[in-house]
Amino acid sequence: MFNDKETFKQVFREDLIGKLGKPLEEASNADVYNILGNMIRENAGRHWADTNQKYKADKDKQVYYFSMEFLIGRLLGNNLLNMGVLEVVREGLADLGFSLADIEEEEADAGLGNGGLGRLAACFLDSLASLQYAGHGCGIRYKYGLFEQKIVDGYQVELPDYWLQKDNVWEVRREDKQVEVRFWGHVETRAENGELVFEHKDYEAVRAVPYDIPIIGADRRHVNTLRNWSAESITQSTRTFGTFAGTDYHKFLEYKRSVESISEFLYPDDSEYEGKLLRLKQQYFLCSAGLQSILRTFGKLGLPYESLPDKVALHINDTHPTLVIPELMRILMDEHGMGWNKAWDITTRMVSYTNHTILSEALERWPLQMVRELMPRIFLIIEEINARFCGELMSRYPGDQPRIEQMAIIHDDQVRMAHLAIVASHSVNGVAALHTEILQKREMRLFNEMYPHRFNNKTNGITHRRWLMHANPELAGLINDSIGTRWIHHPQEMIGLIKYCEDASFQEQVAAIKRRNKLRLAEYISSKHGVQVDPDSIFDVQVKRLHAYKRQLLNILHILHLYNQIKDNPSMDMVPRTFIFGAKAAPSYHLAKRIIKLINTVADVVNNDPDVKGKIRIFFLENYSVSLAEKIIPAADVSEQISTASKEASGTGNMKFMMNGALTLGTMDGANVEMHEMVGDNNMFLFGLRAEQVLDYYQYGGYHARDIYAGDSRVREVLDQLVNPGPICCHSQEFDTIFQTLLDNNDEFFVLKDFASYVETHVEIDRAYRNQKEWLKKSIINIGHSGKFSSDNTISRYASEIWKIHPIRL
Ligand code: B1N
Repeated sequence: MFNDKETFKQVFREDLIGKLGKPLEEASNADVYNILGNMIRENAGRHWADTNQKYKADKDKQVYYFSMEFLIGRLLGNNLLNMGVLEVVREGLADLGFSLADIEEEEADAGLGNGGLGRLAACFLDSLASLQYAGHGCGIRYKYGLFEQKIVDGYQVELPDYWLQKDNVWEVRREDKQVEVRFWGHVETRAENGELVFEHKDYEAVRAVPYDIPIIGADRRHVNTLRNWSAESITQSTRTFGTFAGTDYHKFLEYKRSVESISEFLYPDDSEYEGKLLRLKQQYFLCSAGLQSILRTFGKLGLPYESLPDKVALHINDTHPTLVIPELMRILMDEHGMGWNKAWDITTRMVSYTNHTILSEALERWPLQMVRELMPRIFLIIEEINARFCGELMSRYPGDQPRIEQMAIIHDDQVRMAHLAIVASHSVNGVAALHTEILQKREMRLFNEMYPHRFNNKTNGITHRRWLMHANPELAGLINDSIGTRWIHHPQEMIGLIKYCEDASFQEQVAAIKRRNKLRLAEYISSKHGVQVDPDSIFDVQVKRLHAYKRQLLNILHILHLYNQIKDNPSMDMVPRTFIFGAKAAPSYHLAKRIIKLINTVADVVNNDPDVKGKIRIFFLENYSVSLAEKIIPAADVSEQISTASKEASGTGNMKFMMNGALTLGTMDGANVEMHEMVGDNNMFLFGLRAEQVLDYYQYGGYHARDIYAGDSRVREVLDQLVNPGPICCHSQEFDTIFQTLLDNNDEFFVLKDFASYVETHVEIDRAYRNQKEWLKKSIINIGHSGKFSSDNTISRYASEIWKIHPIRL
């Protein structure tokens, strides 16, 4: 490995000649990216092999994190950082005439996730490796990640994200590790020596081929694996191809297409459930392939299967991979001859489950018929789990039929995946204190009563390596200069920054870094939108998936109100604001898409009105993604975390902004509550209903959106602008649905109810920003407390409290 600049330059030139046959002068940025990426992967390869060797030799317990999404983004910069060669490479490349930042732009984002849930999985992998845990990811290698968003005429247009078009230098295809996954067919049952034997017949076989990505820990030596599965057709096996017998070539092609569709694309739904057969196929494909491969590795240890729970932990990221439960039961019973009770004991000791949402539209309920046809053996096992569980309920709560119906796994001809996950896990956790409390007291109250020790909280976290050290290297440098570098391994020590919160020179440096980050973002925006952005304005940012409960609508309605105020009083005294949005809407989510159009319409009107020039500007940045987030977040002054209280399970963007010194404008929702607990009222801008109030309104009624429309002229004015002819509503009735959602459907997410409080809090922000010393003090206090939200902290807790694994010294 190159540890100094000169060696790096030499190795790099040699590789360029050796692998591409090009001298430096002819190398493009793409060439440089390829050579460099391969260099890093090959270097990591040695440590990867050593790590695996060590795991095998020591037979330590390992955790496998099953997730339908790993939103890892770009890897080059982070891998250089974790390998400890970032600066060497940056300087070496500069000597050779290349900018590392430009080279990083050559990498396609691995957009194999929708939003928070997928990004959390990626942060967890980074922390697992960096803390030297044996913890791996188990996912799907989607050919197309989350769609690429274009804004055309203010509307969202979706383009396929063919991220593999560029070479993926990080993955390694492991044909030798392939397994077979079986769908359809039927089960034959017979008795053998007094035991029931189940045989799956006439199934369709799918070849699952893994692509492994090394996950390089911060000490460079510890390298775990993200194993993503790809679905391929079986061509050799006579068992499957034989049924086509070469005679029916079309049938074969049909089979091939249907098989390959399994890992073709990521479903673009965030916090929403799509009951499509293909999605269920993806889920079983992931669970079956992942488990077979894990058990094969375990088998090589030569240990009895009874010791599985001491060697392997299986974690499921929401209910999407819940089928690991019946699949593990199937393998233990049908392939290893274990009886039900023993298999059940092993399974429940191995599996743990994280719940990420209480939104009812996200709860997975698979039609029984679909499960029965697609996975006949799995169906039988789920039925048996349900029968035994209901039996237990009956003896525990005799005669309490309503309770049994509420808790049953199978109900209304559907499988309730959350119930299956709770019943078969030894741990169920929520992702922030408030969310866990709502789970225990409300959504999952009956389960919590039955299994009080099963429920626990693990507040989400973010990796400070990507979100601070890589995204904001200047701020990281300033932290090093002031409190030393221990925080890098112990991020909670960032709290040491608090003592500088009133230090004028420190404040100035924080301000200067923020300004440079804002200038960089301003340049990016100018290059996209062709207009100047004022770096001295407040950068007020809301970037996240578009969802009614996240209330981008509240934000844009407030901006429209602000615009109206300035129109009425053009000399209104205010600190200039730049409002920045980034959000993808699920392609079938009509309301969300209309809100995007509304934001762009208001932006168009506001940005082109000379009356408000120098006061407000609005930008909707298209195609929000991990790499774009890394540009936006370090430049933000205000972080909009304005979900309807009780709806955002945790949020993780909130933590990223905090770590980069933005001040939060938020509701008491998700992890905002814990941020507030740390920094207090003085250092956060809170507004709106509390979760209890929201939940009480749902339960007891008493909220009438029309009363607010009638009583608040500001609300009336902006809502009327959506539907009455004018600059916002020019010709069509495209915002009628928004109007109706708020008034006719009584504003499910309390946008109007929280409007007044939101407006007031914005005024407060304007006032606060004028006092730069105070603002910077608040900013520094936020940065100092943000170390608590490092995913290192979160992962240590999962490791010790749920998975019972220990760091492994290499
Ligand atoms: O998971 C994040 C949380 O920080 C967010 O608050 C939460 O909304 C998010 C179905 C989901 N919950 N549920 C999903 C994603 C995809 C899908 O198909 C549901 N995402 C969340 C991390 O805990």
